[in-house]
Amino acid sequence: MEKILVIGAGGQLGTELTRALVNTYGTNAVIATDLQEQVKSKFDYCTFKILNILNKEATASLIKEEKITQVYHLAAMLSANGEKNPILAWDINMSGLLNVLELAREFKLNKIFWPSSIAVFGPDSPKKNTPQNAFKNPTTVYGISKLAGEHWCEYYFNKYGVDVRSLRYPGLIGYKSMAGGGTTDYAVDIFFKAVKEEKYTCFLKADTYLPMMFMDDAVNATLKLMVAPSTNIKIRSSYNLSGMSFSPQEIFECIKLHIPNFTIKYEPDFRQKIAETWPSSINDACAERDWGWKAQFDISKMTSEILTKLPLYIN
Ligand code: AKB
Repeated sequence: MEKILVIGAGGQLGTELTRALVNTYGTNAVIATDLQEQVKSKFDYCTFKILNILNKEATASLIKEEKITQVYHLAAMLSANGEKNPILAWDINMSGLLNVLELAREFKLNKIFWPSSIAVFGPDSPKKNTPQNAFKNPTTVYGISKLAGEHWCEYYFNKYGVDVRSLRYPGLIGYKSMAGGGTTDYAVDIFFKAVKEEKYTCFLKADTYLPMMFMDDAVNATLKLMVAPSTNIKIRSSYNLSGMSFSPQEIFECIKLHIPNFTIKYEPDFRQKIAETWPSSINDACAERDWGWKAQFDISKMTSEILTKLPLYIN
C-alpha cells in the first residue's frame, strides 16, 4: 500500500491536492504536513502534522515512522515574496527540495512529486506557445530556484534512479484557498473581490497576458502524471503544462457577464515587471504525448464554476 506524505499541504495547491489524494488513496494513506499550525483545521479528514522541511532529521523520522512511500513536496516561496527576501526564498526552495531528494534516495521512496513553474522562463524565452525546451533565463529568485530544482530532479533520476516527476504550473486559480505571494495571484483575488465587494484594484496592467489554469485541471494533471507508468515519463526535469491564457481585462469582462456592477482599476506595482518576463502562453505537447494530458477548463467555464461555487464556499 502507498503511504503519501504531503509537505506544504496548507498552501493553495496543497489544500486541494491533499483532498484529491485522500479521495483516491484513502484517509489512512495520506499524511498532510505544514509549517503553519493554523492550517490544521483544513485537515479534519486525514492525519495532520507540523513539519519544517528544512529540518531534514524530523522529515527523516516522519518518513521512517509512517513508512512513507511517496512524497508530494509543495512547500515553496513564490515569485513576488521571493523578490522581497531572495536569500530566504533560495534556502526554502532549494534546501527543501534537496532534503526531499536525498531522503528519497536514502529511503528508496517509490515516487516524488515536485512543482516547477512557468517562472523558469525569462525575457529571452519565446513569449507565445513557449516550447518545452525553450531557452530559459529566469530573472526572479523563484524562477532561478525552480530551474535549478528541475536540474536537480533530473540529476537524481539519472544518477540514483529516484522516480521524481514535475510540472511547470501556470498561475493556479481556485476558490478553496487564497493564493499567497505570487505574481499570478490577482486572478484568484479578483474572484473573491467580485463576490464580496464588486470593485477590484489590479496590480498588473490590463493587457498582461499570462498562462493560467483552473485548480481542478492542476489537480487532475498532477494525479495523472503520478500514476503514469515510469517508462512514459520521458521528461525528468519538468513538463510544460497549459490550461488557458488571459489578461486582467479579459477575466474582468468575463466576471462582469455574471456580476454587471463589478468594477476594476489598474495600479501596477513591482509584480508587473516579473509578469513581463514570463510567457503569455505555453506549449504542452510533450505532456499530451507522454501521459495524455488535456485541460478541461477554459476562461468562461472556469468563471462560471467559480462564481457558482465561491459564494457557497465563503458563507
Ligand atoms: C507565481 O505567480 O509566483 C506562481 C507561479 C506562476 O509559479 N503562481
